[in-house]
Amino acid sequence: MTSIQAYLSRVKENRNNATLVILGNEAADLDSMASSIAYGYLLNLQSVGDTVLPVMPIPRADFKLRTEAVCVFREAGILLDDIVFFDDVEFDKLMVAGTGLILLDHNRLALSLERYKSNVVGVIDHHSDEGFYRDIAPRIIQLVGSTASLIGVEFQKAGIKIPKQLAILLFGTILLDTVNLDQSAGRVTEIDSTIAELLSLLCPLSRHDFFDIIQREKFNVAGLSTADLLRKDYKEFELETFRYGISSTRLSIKQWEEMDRDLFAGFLRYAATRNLDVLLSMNAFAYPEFSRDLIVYSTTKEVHDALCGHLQKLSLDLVSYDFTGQLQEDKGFISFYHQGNSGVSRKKLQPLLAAYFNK
Ligand SMILES: [Mn+2]
Repeated sequence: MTSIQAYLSRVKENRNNATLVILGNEAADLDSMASSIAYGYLLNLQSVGDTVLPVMPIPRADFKLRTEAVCVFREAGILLDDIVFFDDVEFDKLMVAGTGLILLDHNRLALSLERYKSNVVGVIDHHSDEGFYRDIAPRIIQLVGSTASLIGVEFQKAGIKIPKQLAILLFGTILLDTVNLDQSAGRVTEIDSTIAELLSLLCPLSRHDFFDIIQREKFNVAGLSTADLLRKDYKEFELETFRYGISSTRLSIKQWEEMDRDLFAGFLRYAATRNLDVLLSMNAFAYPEFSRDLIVYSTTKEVHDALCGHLQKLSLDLVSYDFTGQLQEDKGFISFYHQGNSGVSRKKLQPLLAAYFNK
């Protein structure tokens, strides 16, 4: 048994007595999950007497939707049986008992967990600082390409060598998040490159081979329904009387239409189950070259039209998509766009939307 496996299975056994929980963001992307496991391992070495438990913030059954994570976990030899998912642990009981929470890859608790804000004792993240939990330590928020890079830095600071399995996990994550350290993608920073260089020495695959495998899996949407695609990488936001969700999807509108002739119905149903006023899909796809589409759905015409008008004024470079699918305009409103400015990701759009909806 490797030391990573020994660590994970030991904390899994003691999961309902954890003293610290490491939690990634609600989308539970590879960065969130890989960083949680690596940081949990590091903290466990540093804080004797604590049971440091990384919890994946999704049900176990949803892991398989994150095809790129499935692939990187497999390469790293991390067994799913050893990992604790949200439905494997009595999370509410732990929180009520006062277990500390360390947030990775986000710096504000998801809406559904906001009631546990007093449990938050640490943050390590690379999203823009929302200004919460001012008096905690660590509170590390740096706008690098990947939280995984910041975790690499924590190992360095602690003078602890990164075990091979974690190195593979973090390396794959940084490559995914920085588009293989590509300067032109605008994500990579010096910290990402330095840490990636270090990790690459511990990874049996070359950087380019590893990236190609991950990238192929990331865009593998075979067999996924519209609901699966929407929930695969999803974040939700709430204002006083208004809820919106943003799905990050990995296929073009054209490809999606070929898989589902009634996209409108899929959006309507998903928005209804999540009780949303607005549902956006930010579609990113790699072929023939990296491009983006955007889908805007709302339950009311007023909100839909105003939002589309606003989005067109932002630097997204939106061009209406020639859509032929079914529309049932009495039940909701949907628009399809090609997004000419492919540099605007959800991470960049969300603060702009928050400012708009907050007006
Ligand atoms: Mn991230």
